[in-house]
Amino acid sequence: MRTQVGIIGAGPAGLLLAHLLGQAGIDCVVLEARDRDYVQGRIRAGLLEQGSVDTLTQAGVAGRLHREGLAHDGLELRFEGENHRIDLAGLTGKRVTIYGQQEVVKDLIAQRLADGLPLVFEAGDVAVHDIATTRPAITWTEGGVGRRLECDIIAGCDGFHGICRPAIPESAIAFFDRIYPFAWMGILAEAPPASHELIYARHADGFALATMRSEQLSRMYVQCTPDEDVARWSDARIWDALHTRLQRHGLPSQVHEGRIIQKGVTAMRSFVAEPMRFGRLFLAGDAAHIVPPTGAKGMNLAIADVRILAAALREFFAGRGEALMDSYSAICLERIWKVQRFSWWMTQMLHQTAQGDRFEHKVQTAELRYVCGSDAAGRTLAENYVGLPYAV
Ligand code: RFL
Ligand code: PHB
Repeated sequence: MRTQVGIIGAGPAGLLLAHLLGQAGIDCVVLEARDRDYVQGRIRAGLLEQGSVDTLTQAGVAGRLHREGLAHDGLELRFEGENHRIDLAGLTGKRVTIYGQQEVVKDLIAQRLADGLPLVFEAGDVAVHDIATTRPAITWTEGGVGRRLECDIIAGCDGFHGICRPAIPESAIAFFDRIYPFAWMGILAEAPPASHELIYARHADGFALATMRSEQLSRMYVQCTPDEDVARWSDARIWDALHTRLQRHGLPSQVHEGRIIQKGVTAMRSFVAEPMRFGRLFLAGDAAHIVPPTGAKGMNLAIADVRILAAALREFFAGRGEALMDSYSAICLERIWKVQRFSWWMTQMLHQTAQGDRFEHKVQTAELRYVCGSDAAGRTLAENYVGLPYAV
């Protein structure tokens, strides 16, 4: 088989890239290791920057997003029993939208299949070959049968644990990372959200976040240890932690309990691979970088990478040269490091790193008070949270 772009991974990055290339008349094949149900059922991110919503809208795949997504004009910061609202819309003129990542993925898969374009699920033993040449190839197995796809370009959109990044020679790539001494225990519960906006809480017991998927479905997180055993967190213990950490002085808890339908632990790390290209292999999304979820940036960054990669490949296949392909990595990394900084900053401002570190607690409180009390500091948080402007 031959194609112009072989795309590995059917997460938000791979699927959106395939759609944007398809619209430009560029042939591509998407290869995904898992089955369709697994990919569509994976519960992850939920918050879209305004630019991500605009990108999906311009791409013509946001019909359901506009019907079902929840637009938010602000967020709440809670600490020392106080509540402060950051007026995102007032400070930036932009808003964010709650719409589950798996819904974005469902919409993109449905579109690709409706367009009758190639998307292979359950591709086994995926491997890339000859990436330093102008004729790279991908091999995989399908129902036990070996396949080979000759490409002009390979897009590695296979997430943090994929095979594309490790295929780049060690001497040609550098890694930067930070692993945090905590994690998030996340739940999905059949209960109305605690508030109509997101609540980020810093508490002596640890961080908590109350977010949502709909008016009836809450998504909530509590800080836990990285090696946490989910079995040690009974439903009662989770509700207890949420009531305590989201408590406001003298007010009843706003947390509504309900049946917990999903529970899981998410490790937290910051990671960047540079450059995001080797020869004809381009990395996009989590394959190239990871952010801790405190800034809600992972999926948004994947979308931002893909916008640039799609533009670069459109130029290349239209015969307008490789200039944008050559600057792909540098353009992406400019945004990525700003987003890394923001995600790291939100994380260190809101989590407990050591039990009983009284100095850190005081500094965090001062920082939160500054963010909530200063127009300039509040706007700095807001303009990063709603999403920095795109370079291209
Ligand atoms: P994905 O989604 O991991 O997709 C990669 C795909 O590649 C497949 N794959 C392979 N396919 C073929 N061959 C192989 N060898 C393969 N190896 C892997 C995988 O099965 C998968 O389908 O990466 P992508 O597309 O780059 O998208 C990135 C996002 O998924 C990620 O950044 C976000 O989920 C991060 N994130 C958040 N991002 C936000 O923008 N806003 C949020 O509110 C937000 N909250 C979160 C998050 C991530 C979380 N977890 C679980 C890590 C909250 C959590 C709890
Ligand atoms: C989510 O809705 O899952 C979510 C929202 C904001 C975050 C992280 C996760 O910072």
